[in-house]
Amino acid sequence: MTSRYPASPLTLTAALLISLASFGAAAQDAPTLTPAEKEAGKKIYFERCAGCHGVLRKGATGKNLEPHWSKKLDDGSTQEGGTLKLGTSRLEKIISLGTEGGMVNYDDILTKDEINLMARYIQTTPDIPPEFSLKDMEASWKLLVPVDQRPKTQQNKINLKNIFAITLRDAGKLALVDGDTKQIWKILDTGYAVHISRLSASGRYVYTVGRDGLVTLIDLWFEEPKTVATVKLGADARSVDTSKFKGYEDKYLIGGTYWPPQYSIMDGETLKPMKVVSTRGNTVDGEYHPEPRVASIVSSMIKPEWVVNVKETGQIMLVDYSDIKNLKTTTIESAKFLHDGGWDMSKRYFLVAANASNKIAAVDTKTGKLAALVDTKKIPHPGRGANFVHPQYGPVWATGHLGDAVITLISTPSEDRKFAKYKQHNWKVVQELKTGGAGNLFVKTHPKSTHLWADMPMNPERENAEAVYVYDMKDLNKEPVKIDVAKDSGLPQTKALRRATHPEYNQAGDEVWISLWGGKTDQSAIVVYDDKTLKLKKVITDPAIVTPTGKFNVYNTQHDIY
Ligand code: DHE
Repeated sequence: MTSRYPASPLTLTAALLISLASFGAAAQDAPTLTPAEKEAGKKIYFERCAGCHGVLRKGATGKNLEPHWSKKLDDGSTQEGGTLKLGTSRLEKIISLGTEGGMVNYDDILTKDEINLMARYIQTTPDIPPEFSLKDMEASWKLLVPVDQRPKTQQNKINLKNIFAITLRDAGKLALVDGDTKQIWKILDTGYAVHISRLSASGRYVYTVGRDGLVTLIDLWFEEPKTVATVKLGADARSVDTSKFKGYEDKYLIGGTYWPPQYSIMDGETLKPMKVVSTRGNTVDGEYHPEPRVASIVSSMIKPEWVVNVKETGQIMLVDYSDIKNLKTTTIESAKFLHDGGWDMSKRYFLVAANASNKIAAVDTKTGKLAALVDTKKIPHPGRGANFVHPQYGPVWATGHLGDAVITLISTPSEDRKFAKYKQHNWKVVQELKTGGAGNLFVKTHPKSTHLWADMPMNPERENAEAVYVYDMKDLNKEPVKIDVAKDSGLPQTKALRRATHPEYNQAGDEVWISLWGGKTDQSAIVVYDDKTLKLKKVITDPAIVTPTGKFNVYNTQHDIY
């Protein structure tokens, strides 16, 4: 079991490296579970394991956890494995202690009984959860404030461009914090463990999506921000984006689901469901996959198109939303296990991590073709990445890695004449910056900054997980500055690591906000630094700030600035 990489270091790396098949033991019969145990197992599996191993347990970023599997190897032989072969006590050990490859220990997240239950549960055949149709979406849709009952102009005096939408993961809420005053403006209920927030093209609406598939539409123009509509996309989701092309601003919303594997198109102002499209199909190797989950989605500024990245198949879909009834889709083959990604500096190329393939795929959204597949170190995890002009190599896009102690810099093309001399480097890894260890999740910079920030929340060492590294982009040979965010927060040390994660700039590009993601019952914080001096500026703490993770500055998210 690998699970998502939350609450405690549920690092994915491990499951990638450990071969479950290698632990011998003769296959046994599946243990029997009472109906109550089965329900409890199902819930824990969804919350802790499905993100990496898949609902059908076929594996993706995490290992295959089916009771029995067999696979043909390149030499023609067949390899067999499965959880039945491992047996209860071996599985209990793996879940409790984690693995050398990086799967974290669950013994401080789950009780002994829960670990025993999960060891038995994953030896049973997985249930196939129900599908979720357009009708189901319609039944879940709540239009709380119709468009004609919303303000015609902004009713508050807040500088909306500098609002931060902050995920309070374990609280199932979103905090809207005023970037100018650093005061909490409003905390709103959302779906379970909101994954990301995205902005409408106008900057008026915030859209969030919970892991439970609930999309929440928040209108920032009321005197106090208000949820104006909600809809369910399915049972398990990670991504949404809006229509940003000229003439389509705020018109449509797209949401991608992990289960069922599909994407859905909705009205951007009301969330009225319009269309559901399945992503089931064949992998880039030509094999049928029943659960190709939708990972990142991004909206193009140069065409009425969304880039939809399908994890298990490695297919990247360009979905043309100019005619929703007669939907045209271009399917681009890249590499399997697509995850997160972001635009290059010109916003023509989208770079996405095929994380378990150790590659970055770059799509040219102008030509609708794959521009490059770049080999990288283990498990690239860019978030949205970071763009800057390298002193020796010109425009580069940066990604960190979960599985290695480097930040990879990839040269990206530019139509700007002054960068023509760097063409020879395009789509090559031009530099790997050393970090203090593996376990990076997010890197970030800003066009007005000379700094590149990198976190390391999944590193097993406290001194790394609680810190961030800052690189001087004018002199990348210099040692990075290590900042102890947990210490700066002034909060007492707790048993759970306080993970410093997700650097995010303010609108002006002169402050960096870091989440200090503590245990569910510990006090967490948002720690704000001056980007120029790297000095601590403010610690935002409040009992309501529970397990903060992603932070999305309205202006930067609206304009894809990173
Ligand atoms: Fe994420 C982005 C999936 C675990 C915080 N995460 C994404 C995206 C995907 C994804 C597909 C890209 C969305 C987009 O751009 O449209 N994340 C997954 C998982 O499948 C995984 C591994 C396991 C799971 O069960 O969810 C997982 N993610 C986590 C966490 O544990 C994190 C650290 C804390 C949390 O909130 O659960 C986490 N993921 C984030 C954040 C982003 C994200 C903050 C957005 C980054 C950005 O700057 O855009």
